[in-house]
Amino acid sequence: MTDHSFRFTHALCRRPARSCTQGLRAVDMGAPDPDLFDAEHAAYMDALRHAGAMVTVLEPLEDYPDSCFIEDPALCLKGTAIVLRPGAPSRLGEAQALKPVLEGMFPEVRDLPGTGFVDGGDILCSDTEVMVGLSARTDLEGVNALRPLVEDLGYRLRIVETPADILHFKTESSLLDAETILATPKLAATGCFDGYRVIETAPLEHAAANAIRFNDHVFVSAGHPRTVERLDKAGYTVVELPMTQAALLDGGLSCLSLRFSLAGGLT
Ligand code: CIR
Repeated sequence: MTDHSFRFTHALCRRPARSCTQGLRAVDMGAPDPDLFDAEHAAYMDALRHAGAMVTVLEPLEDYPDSCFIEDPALCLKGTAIVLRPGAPSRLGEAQALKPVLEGMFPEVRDLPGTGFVDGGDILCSDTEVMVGLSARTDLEGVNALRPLVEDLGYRLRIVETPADILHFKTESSLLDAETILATPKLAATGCFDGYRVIETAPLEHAAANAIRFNDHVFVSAGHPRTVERLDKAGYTVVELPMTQAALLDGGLSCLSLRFSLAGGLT
């Protein structure tokens, strides 16, 4: 089994803005508390450091209430950063704001060509394939523009469907290792993970599906004991993290960082 899909040296995070209270959400369950969000975000970054990440922390962008969800405006693969085009109008500018940071870190930075849209939250990478879920944020034009860029890096791209009421493909799925996916029963039932081993989240615990495998740890949002039990039993080292404030904005663990390896450290 190879492991470059989950062995990383670095993570890039952006602290939540005070304007996070204006962040997008499908259902309004109340605005996040910026101080609590910042504290949960700090604990998240500490956990990544503990797992071996050199974490680069970017200052908040007040003009972009959702900009702490830094996974969405870029894709980082094999020493290349691809600047995406987020599909929510209020988030479009996040990509260009992030680009100079990526240029300072990566030997190669490319732009998604054309006018289509792709959110990083719709992209799940294994060692060999890049699955991209069509969603309300990611369209076919965007995915077709992404295809040659990831093929140049040696991956095949596979288009999958994100069920209509799920924000992003990775809202309900995560890579656990090169051959294993954690997913909700609903997403797994679409057949998109055929060929992989699938561990399903326990009933009423679908929010556990947005997890992160980072080196030897699997991070899961706290409050999903039966899913954690399944992961324990399967042999993973699970760490639970509070994600109460990100959850109010339909976000989870994976959305809050870009995770990647840079062979020679930062460029
Ligand atoms: C949004 O709707 O764009 C944000 N409130 C949440 C983004 C979560 N990102 C992700 O799932 N990758």
